[in-house]
Amino acid sequence: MKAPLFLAAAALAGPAYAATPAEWRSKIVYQVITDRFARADNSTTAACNASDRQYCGGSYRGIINRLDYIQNMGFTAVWISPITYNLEGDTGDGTAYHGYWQQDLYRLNENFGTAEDLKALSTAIHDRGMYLMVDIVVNHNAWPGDYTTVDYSKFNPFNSQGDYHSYCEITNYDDQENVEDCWLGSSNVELVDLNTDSSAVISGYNSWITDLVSNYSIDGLRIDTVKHVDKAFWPDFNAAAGVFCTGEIFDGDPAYTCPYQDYLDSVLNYPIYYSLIRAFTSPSGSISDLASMINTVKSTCKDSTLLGTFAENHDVTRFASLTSDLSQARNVLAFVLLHDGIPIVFQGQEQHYAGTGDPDNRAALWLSGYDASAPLARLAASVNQIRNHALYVDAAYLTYKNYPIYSDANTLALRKGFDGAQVVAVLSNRGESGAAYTLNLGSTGWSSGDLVVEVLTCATLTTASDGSVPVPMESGLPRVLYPRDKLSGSGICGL
Ligand code: ABC
Ligand code: CA
Repeated sequence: MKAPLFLAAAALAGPAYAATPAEWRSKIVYQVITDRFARADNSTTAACNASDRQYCGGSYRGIINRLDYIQNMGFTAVWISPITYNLEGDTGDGTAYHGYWQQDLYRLNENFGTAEDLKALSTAIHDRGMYLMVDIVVNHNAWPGDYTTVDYSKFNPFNSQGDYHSYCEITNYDDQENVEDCWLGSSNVELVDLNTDSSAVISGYNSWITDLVSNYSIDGLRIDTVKHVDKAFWPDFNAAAGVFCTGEIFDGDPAYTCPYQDYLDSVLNYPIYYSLIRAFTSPSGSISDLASMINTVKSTCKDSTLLGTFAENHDVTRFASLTSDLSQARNVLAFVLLHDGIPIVFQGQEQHYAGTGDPDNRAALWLSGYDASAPLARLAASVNQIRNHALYVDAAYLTYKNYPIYSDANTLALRKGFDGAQVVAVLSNRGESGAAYTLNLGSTGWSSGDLVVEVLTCATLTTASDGSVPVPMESGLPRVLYPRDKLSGSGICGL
């Protein structure tokens, strides 16, 4: 099998720190909330009621014990939730199990394990040739109480009031000054807003991130609340990190979100997220809006092949709460894994978990029993396998920008890759009750008489004299096409 050999070679190259954007382009990320992914006792029954917003006992040692589950699905990187010391105890908004309520940059949140445990996780990930992405927070520290009660001396290293913006609430997302200089949070937990214009704060953050990345051999960062910090802060911070950085800009408008890529290596692709969900939640979802958003993001963002593509995360409603239809969920997952940029799957998406937003989208994964035979887990494994193979055959696959070659009210076909070695995804929003028919798909780039394998069913199709491929559609299932001659030795479909 060729693709695994490629992965083994990466592992032999030694510790994978200081990973570049170009290196991240080939990765497929599995997003973990450390408290909710796996416990060190390997329990699959320990109670965890997500709506209680309490710690449930997941840890770094737990993740280490379950890396096979992640890697066997073909993922090549793990994103873990924030690691730094957080406020302790319960609040009107629950506990800090998610890790975003930071108070001390130079201590760890030991609910998840010790520094040695975190280093062991980093080593275990690298030993598999995988990358470690860590979630970090710059915009704020957290205080359990309203703004009049904040004791700034409890924060480290920014422990004086002058390091922060004075209190005002974010009330108007159309006013960028309000978004940057006012506070997120609630009167239960205020997110005390750092003054990221201050040179002391800037240099404090830059030296912290250099050390953090080096201490734990981190390969990449997911940066929280990027739109709440002035853009000018980010280029030096990204350079000080010395590794790939992708930023959270929670906004579906590419005209708002894309410009941040001029300041950071990458941003999470919220514009595609909204179009994707709308397109596949029902047969009346707009496929044409998604097709046009693909093209808009391509032409608006600096480099769409470095964006983080996702359909779920710990802030948004899970897809299974929008539609219980498994075929629609399969199409959304296939899109994420085959679109431009770095695919990100949030723990539980592969188990078809439901959950209407925070906190119900954060159910413990161990309660699924880590079922590798669950339908979406198997789909992820198959699609990741063809993606990992396609980039092995021709690394230019990664920089080719996904091109919509066909669409109708219910179908979108996308081509990614060059010179015959392209992957063509045919996606449908018809759902499980969708009728069977043959879609004669042109503009694939293949020629008359070529043999093409539909890798999810292993059917071999022969292109017609005009080069079109007769794609058998059924039950609203996604189809993924790849040339048969380029599969030999891959192990895919027995070839
Ligand atoms: C806690 C409780 C919740 C409770 C809340 C009051 O307190 O858990 O049950 O409701 C962390 C924790 C949360 C916690 C919060 C607050 O802190 O995870 O559980 O909630 O204490 C990031 C992280 C997120 C994290 C934080 C804070 C930030 O991913 O997990 O939360 O460190 C904004 C921020 C964004 C943030 C998100 C939660 O809130 O910008 O960074 N995420 C609009 C705004 C967005 C806004 C979004 C949601 O609403 O523009 O800026 O995100 O409030 C589209 C538009 C979008 C628009 C959406 C709604 O519609 O294009 O712009 O987004 O069409
Ligand atoms: Ca801010």
